[in-house]
Amino acid sequence: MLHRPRAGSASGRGKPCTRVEHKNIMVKTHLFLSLGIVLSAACISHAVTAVPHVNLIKNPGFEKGSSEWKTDPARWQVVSDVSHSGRHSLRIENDDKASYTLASQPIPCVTERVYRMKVRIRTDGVEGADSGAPICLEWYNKEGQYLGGSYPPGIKGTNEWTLLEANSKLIPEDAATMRAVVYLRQGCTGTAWFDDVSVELT
Ligand SMILES: [Ca+2]
Repeated sequence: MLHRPRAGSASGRGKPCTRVEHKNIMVKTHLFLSLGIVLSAACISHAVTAVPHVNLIKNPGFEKGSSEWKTDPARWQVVSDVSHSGRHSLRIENDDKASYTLASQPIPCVTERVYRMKVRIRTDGVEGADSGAPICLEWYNKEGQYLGGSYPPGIKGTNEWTLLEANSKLIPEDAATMRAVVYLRQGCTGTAWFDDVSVELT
């Protein structure tokens, strides 16, 4: 569409700009500017829903209790005696290798993008065949079927607050929903605290 004015001016090359042509140029300029405003608004709208470096986790520091998080209250508790920031953290205590529970939160899914995960983890006596206490991201299709996830290694043993951070894989184009998860790897026992969970688009 933007080529038309160029073709028109080529056909009138050498002629003085008539009043009608001037009016046409003004109308086309107005349309071009309007189109630019619409496109700019669309870009801003997209940016609002997919802005990098904004933490997508709600209640990331557990200062509102377990709000926004899905947990098993038999194993998971928001505590106020240990925290990395604020006054609270989320603790799992597990003395049964056969017990495997998660704390999870849904997050907006943007396909063909990479997410950055961060969490502070403190551990006490975490042991087992797998890598201890980590964070992960998992994605599902629109039917709710599991498609895959990114599972960075966790932390074992007894440690003061440690920053664990990792990038996800590229989110596949057929992913429809995602969730962030903090947990003890299957078969691991011990106590772990989680605080300041963050998931951002890169
Ligand atoms: Ca906190």
